[in-house]
Amino acid sequence: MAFTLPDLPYAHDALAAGGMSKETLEYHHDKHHKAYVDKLNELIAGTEWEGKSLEDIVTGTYNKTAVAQNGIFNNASQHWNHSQFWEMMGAGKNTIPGNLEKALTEAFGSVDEFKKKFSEAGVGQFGSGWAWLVKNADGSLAITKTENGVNPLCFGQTALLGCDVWEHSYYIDFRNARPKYLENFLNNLVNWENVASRY
Ligand code: MN3
Repeated sequence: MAFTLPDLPYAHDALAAGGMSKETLEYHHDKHHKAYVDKLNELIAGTEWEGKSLEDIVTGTYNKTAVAQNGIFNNASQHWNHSQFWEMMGAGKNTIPGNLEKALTEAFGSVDEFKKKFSEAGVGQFGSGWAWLVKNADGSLAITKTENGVNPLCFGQTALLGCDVWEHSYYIDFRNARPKYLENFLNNLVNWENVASRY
């Protein structure tokens, strides 16, 4: 069974008031994400990975020693990453549920300090990649950054929040201003109910 592009969980213009335009989502979801899905299906056809779950493909093809990851990993991980990313955003879901706010405060000192460190991770990722809030196997929270399509599944972590810092995610709305994109993402775009449900 081939992988398919999931629909956005909202209309293409639903995040515009929060700072992510309809045009960005048309390109990012309809073209970029679709290309990862199509390429993944093409690459796994007739291989041992055909019919495997997306998570199994990501963890099974991740090569800890390779500088450049292989094509199946890159496209599988990016399909997974974007499928999470769309769900992690939403209009009018900007209130952090109490249990998550408490956990963020305990782990990072305050919600503001969490946002500061998360933004620093995203800004500090040289080139393309992702910033993450993850839950480690021992239950502790951490902020990480990963290059290209590498994601928390590769390290046995649970992804609570991820922000795509590839230029295609922000160039239409914020041009080269990645720090502003991250600040806006944290304050206006995150669906905190979704993040809390992963915690
Ligand atoms: Mn992207």
